[in-house]
Amino acid sequence: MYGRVTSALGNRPERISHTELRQRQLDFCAELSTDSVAIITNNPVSIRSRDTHHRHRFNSYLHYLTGWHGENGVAVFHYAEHKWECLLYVRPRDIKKETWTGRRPGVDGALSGWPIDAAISRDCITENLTEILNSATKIYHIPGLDDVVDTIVADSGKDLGDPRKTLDNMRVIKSDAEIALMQYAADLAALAHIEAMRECNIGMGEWHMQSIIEGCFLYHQSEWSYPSIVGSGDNATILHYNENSQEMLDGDVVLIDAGCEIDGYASDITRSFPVNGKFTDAQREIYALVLKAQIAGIEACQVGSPWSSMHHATSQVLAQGLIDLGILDCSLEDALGEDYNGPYRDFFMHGTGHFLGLDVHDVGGGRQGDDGPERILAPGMVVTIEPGLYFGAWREDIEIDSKWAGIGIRIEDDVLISENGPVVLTAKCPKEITEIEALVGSN
Ligand SMILES: [Mn+2]
Repeated sequence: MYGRVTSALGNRPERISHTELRQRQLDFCAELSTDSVAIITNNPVSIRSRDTHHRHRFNSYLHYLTGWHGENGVAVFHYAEHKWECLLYVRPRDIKKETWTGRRPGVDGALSGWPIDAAISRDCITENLTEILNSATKIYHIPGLDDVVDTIVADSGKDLGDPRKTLDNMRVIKSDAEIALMQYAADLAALAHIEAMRECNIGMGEWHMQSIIEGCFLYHQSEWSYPSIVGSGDNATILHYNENSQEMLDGDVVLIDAGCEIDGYASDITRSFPVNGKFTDAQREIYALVLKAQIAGIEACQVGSPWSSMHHATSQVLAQGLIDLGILDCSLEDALGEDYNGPYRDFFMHGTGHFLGLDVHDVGGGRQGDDGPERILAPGMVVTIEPGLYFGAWREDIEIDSKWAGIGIRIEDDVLISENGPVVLTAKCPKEITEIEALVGSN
């Protein structure tokens, strides 16, 4: 069914090696004083209905440092006998429970299968971790994920620190192995979008597009990295629409924002295309403008440029275009407004992009810390560039010519910052008007 995608994909890259994970542990611990302890907990399991749970997704920090991908693991870094040690608390083996809920590596399996120095049963965590914390002066911990660990840390009465300050700066720069995984995730999502475009026809449901794309992810042992957005017609103008429950009509543009995950690393792609395979003149004008802005945003992804340069580049193109189309009647300066918050924001109300990595909206942000200096683009960073224009017919706060009403267009690619200029990881997914019109409904 997805044979065309499989043959275009090539070999799936290996998971991050134990050698690389060990180096991350060393780099992280090098930033800690030896009288401190760092604790990295897992994400909690959340209830979907009564005794049924949402599929668990590991905590990205825990996975980044240990490669752990099951439930319940807690990593602890402490300095003992002249070196840093990585302990992992895991659920012990239990044949009766495993019969119901699945195999567990257990203490021995964790120690042999993951790059850690010791594994301890989670049943002993209160007693064992309390003793480790007794000899520390400072504890680095992210609260709110694991009630048991939060209590142990609070009871210790020690000074607290946030391990994310160090880890986020590490995670912002991707290694070659991480980039290989992200390239594969980008390829898979790009090919899945192409399949949806090929199958698209008037009268199909938004959910059909979703099922083609997510089916393609699952078929290739991947899964969505965020809930897929498939919005046709006016739904395309709602940024986080994901009901995906409307039939797609002749004359609609459908906006699909969907990406997948490989060993935890995300891709994130948006494409917007006409359901009937041919843009109307008004849709084409808006599409061409968003595409021009997106290409300007990608060009701004240069080593040494400040974070805001990408948003400034897309904003300038969009604001000028809105003036040229007669949607805004003012100077470019007035359209952009102070701090890029002018009237063009009525139609482009979100940011130009975000970091991408183990989290789809990855850590690091545009600033270093909450109020630190603006981040400067550096080789190995991966960002999304995703300008859009939205003219919701349902919006009472804007006045526009009826020919624009109901058009929502966003184009999003994943871009690696490199010394040789921007590398578009999602380049396999077409975005030129002629390519898209040729592809839609071609199956
Ligand atoms: Mn995005």
